[in-house]
Amino acid sequence: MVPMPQLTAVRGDITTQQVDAIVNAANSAMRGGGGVDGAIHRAGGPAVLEDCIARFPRGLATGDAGWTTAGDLPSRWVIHTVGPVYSEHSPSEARRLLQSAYRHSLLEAVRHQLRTVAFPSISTGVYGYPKEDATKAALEEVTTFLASEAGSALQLVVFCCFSEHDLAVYQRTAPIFFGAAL
Ligand code: AR6
Repeated sequence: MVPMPQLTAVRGDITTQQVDAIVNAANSAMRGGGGVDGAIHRAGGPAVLEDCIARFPRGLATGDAGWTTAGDLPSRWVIHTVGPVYSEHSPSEARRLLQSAYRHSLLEAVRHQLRTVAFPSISTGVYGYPKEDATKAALEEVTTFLASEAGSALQLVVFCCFSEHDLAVYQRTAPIFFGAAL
């Protein structure tokens, strides 16, 4: 029998997660930035940027994903994806692009036979996506993927929340997976 992949939400810094790949909420230029992108490049060291330049000479489209080395990070890979800038799209288009970013990240993981992946809350920082809506869209996409044939190759998907508040949003949105928020 194929084991069901697990879904969990934790509060933490994604750069310390011990998983096969951490996902980076990058921008289309793929040359680093602030927020979680800056933290990943700082912790991973120059090898991450060198690989971004070599592998993504033209950057990466919104909603797409691709991998680089993780350099000095504890994970083996970084999967970079680009979420939508919320104000640049209609709500339905922003949701489509956000779900595309999650789906393409998971497809990259499966393509490289990775088993464990951690996500930050893509687009909910500088890109301004409302947290509750982004959490619902992320959960819908990830659970659909995990229930599919491709998703059964994964063992664990971690939603790595940077604040207590973000974790509480995940817990409230899906108490069935993450337990109720206190
Ligand atoms: N670990 C986990 N989550 C984090 C960390 C961390 N170390 N640091 C921040 N977050 P943001 P975006 C959370 O702004 O909205 C960058 O400059 C943060 O609290 O990093 O997709 C890129 O280069 C928030 O919940 O990403 C792009 O230009 C979430 O990560 C742009 O920002 C995403 O916030 C992308 O904007």
